[in-house]
Amino acid sequence: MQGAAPRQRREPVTVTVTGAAGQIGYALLPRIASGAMFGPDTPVRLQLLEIPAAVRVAEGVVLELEDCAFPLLASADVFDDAAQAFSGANYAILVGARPRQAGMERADLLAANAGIFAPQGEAINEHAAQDVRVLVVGNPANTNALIAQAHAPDVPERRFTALTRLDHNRALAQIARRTGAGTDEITGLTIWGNHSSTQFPDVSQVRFAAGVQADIAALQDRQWLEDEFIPRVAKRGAEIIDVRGASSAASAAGAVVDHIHDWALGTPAGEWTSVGLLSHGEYGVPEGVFSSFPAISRAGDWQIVPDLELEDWARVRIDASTDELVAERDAVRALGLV
Ligand code: NAX
Repeated sequence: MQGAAPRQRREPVTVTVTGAAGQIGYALLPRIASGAMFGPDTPVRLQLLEIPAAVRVAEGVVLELEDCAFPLLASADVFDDAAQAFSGANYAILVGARPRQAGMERADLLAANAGIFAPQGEAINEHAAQDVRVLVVGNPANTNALIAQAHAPDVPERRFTALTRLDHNRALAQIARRTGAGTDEITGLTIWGNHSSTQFPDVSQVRFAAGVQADIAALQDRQWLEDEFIPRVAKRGAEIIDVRGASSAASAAGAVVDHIHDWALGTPAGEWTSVGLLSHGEYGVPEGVFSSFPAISRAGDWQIVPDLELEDWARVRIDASTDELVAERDAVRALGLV
């Protein structure tokens, strides 16, 4: 008996994921392997990095991936060595990080994470593919991205990004709830600043698809914006922990898929998204910090959307968040890490 003709497939993409045994890893890896990230014609090779104590758990996840029988999963291997894990990586998704523990000062947290992200930046510099693109998820994501990027001098700096797409998606969902529009009918949203409670979700440029029945005026309601929308989005991570008893994982994995999907395949025409990128002073954000900006992706490169107007109260909020990023940068600088 003859089956269907085999599909024409592209060359496999090599994706390195760190922290693969963690809860985001568990939600993320099946989605990458399913084709959600690179589309239905691109096989993936997964290279998973864990600390030695978690290697066996990661191997268990690989057994499950095998049992999903994903046609696009070319291979999945677990490593506890960064040089091997990043070897030939086209995409590096840095999820594994050191969580804040009781009694830990901010400087201790930054130093502990520098001990992870500095050597991983070096390993990416030495061993990844020429076209490597890096997404930092592990917190503090923006400053961890800065540390990794500072240790990878041969990789173009715009190939390093920090995840603020989860904040973007959270804001999109809240706008949809409030206005009655679908999340795919809303454009022009921006998250500015740090992936922290100081971030500024900005609705001033939001547009709705033509003909949509939506309560557009709701977005002019400053009281709702300041008292409900902004705190809800900025503190959503804490709300999830409170209700679920664990931090965001499925939604974080969804945001990682969206971020890399748009980076690899381009943002839709006329739309932008939110990405943590190294600042060169755009929109008055101090140079040398990874801030969230409005960005479009074309041919695999992120570009910051220029010339958006900022209202005065938005400026104040963006400055507050980028001040926090500068303080984080100065703290890692004082430790000699960037
Ligand atoms: P888990 O604690 O479940 O998993 C983390 C995994 O990383 C563990 O398996 C651990 O063994 C591994 N790991 C630690 N050090 C490592 C190293 N040097 N190399 C490789 N692996 C290492 O955390 P999870 O819930 O998966 O969250 C991971 C990170 O994402 C955390 O830092 C978390 O704060 C951060 N988040 C960032 C978000 C963002 O939007 N930027 C949102 C979700 C999430 O909170």
